Amino acid sequence: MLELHQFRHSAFCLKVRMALRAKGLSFQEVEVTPGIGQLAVFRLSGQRQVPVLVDGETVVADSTAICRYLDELQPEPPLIPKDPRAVAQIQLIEDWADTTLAASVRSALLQAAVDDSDLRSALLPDDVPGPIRQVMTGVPTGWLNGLNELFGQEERSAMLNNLIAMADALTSESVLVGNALSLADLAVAAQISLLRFPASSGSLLAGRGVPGISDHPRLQSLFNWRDQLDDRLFQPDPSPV
Ligand SMILES: N[C@@H](CCC(=O)N[C@@H](CS)C(=O)NCC(=O)O)C(=O)O
Repeated sequence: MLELHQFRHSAFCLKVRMALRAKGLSFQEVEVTPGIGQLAVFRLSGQRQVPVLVDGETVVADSTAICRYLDELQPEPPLIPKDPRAVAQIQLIEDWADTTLAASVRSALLQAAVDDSDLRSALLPDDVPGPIRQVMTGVPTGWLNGLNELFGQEERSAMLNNLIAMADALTSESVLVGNALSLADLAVAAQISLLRFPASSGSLLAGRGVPGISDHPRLQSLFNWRDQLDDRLFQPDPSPV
């Protein structure tokens, strides 16, 4: 059985869960406790970040490397097709989603969590003991605001501009590149899941997110597209993609 070592609410881990589901592979989720649990991740993989996939003797770290590994393990349906133009487009979009978009999404979510103690509490792992949860979610907003301008105007408008372009493209198309689901779709859908959490994030988080972005009128087609993908992949018996 494949094992996925993960933080449940990490976008990179969601990207890999989506890839596993798209391919119909069964897997076991191993939840890593931030900090202390990463020692075991380091012993396992030689680095401390999640996701890490374990397939018997084979250990693969990094969401991109894992998705490529899965494409070889189970070629159908392919996440990266053979056509070189599609490959170039997919690689560029995936790289942008994993770097620039991921950094902006993280700042946006952190800023939203600073402003909203309910969101902070929903994001903490389920096994965080009650008293610690209370301390972390009770931190006065003013104190955290020392870090102000986490998510600056320029970064926000660059991200919005790119996401609106994708939203517009996805009103008439169901995928970002070519005519089948690819790694580009999974990488983007996973990152925007931190801007508005999908149903698969659980009832505490589903539908919540970053005010001003999760409810932005020009982005609704993008979140609807992501919701359809999330339903298709994570409903108990997903239909073939
Ligand atoms: N490039 C990596 C990024 C993975 C990553 O940033 N993982 C974060 C969770 S979202 C992590 O493990 N952070 C803990 C740390 O850096 O100590 C990938 O695509 O998998």
